Amino acid sequence: MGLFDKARSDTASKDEGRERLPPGQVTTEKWPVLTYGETPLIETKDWRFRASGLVDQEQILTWDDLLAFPAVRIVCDMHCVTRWSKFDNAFEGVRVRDLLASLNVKPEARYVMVHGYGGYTTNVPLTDLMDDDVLLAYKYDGKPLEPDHGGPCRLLLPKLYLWKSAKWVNGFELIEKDKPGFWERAGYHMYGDPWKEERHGWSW
Ligand SMILES: Nc1nc2c(c(=O)[nH]1)N[C@H]1C(S)=C(S)[C@@H](COP(=O)(O)O)O[C@H]1N2
Ligand SMILES: [Mo]
Repeated sequence: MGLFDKARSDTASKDEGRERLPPGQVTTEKWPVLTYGETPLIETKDWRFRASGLVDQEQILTWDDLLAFPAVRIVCDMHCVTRWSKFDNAFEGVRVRDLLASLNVKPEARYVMVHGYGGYTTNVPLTDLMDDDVLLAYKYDGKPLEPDHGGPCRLLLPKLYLWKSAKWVNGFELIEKDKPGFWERAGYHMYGDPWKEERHGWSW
């Protein structure tokens, strides 16, 4: 069974076991654009991804380096903290787990500060980045990901609220202790599980 089928059957079993729509969410057919600030325009020839922090050696990946990893297609639901959810999104990209395996991550690393062009940051536990359906995604519906949605490449971590899926991703900083990224410093939750409505953090 390919990953595509697996994602499908996971979705099907989720339908049987529980509501597919997380609490407090509404479905949308259109795909809204949610960006703080301007959309950066990055050509793939200029794209760089930097792995830093708790890795044996800092590494800079080019677009060709990215495409050298196996391409994976998934179908997932997306949940935004502003209460829209969009079902059945077909993304293609490389598995973050594969990328991490190539980085010689130090054993003390527990969290990743994900960086995006424009200065966006968001914090996620390293273990959650190892899931099957976590991608550095560069295609949507078989076409290159549009700049407004994070093209040429965004993180996709479907099980958490979408603010964790950094658009225009350009780096992973491996760290030992959790610390807040951009929206987390503004009061969003440190983890962001839509099923537990982890919308806001301590300050709320
Ligand atoms: N670099 C960057 N990534 C980002 C954001 C952003 O402002 N900048 N917004 C986040 C938020 S709050 C959401 S809901 C999703 C929206 O993705 P979309 O615009 O493709 O719907 O991107 C997330 N990733
Ligand atoms: Mo969001």
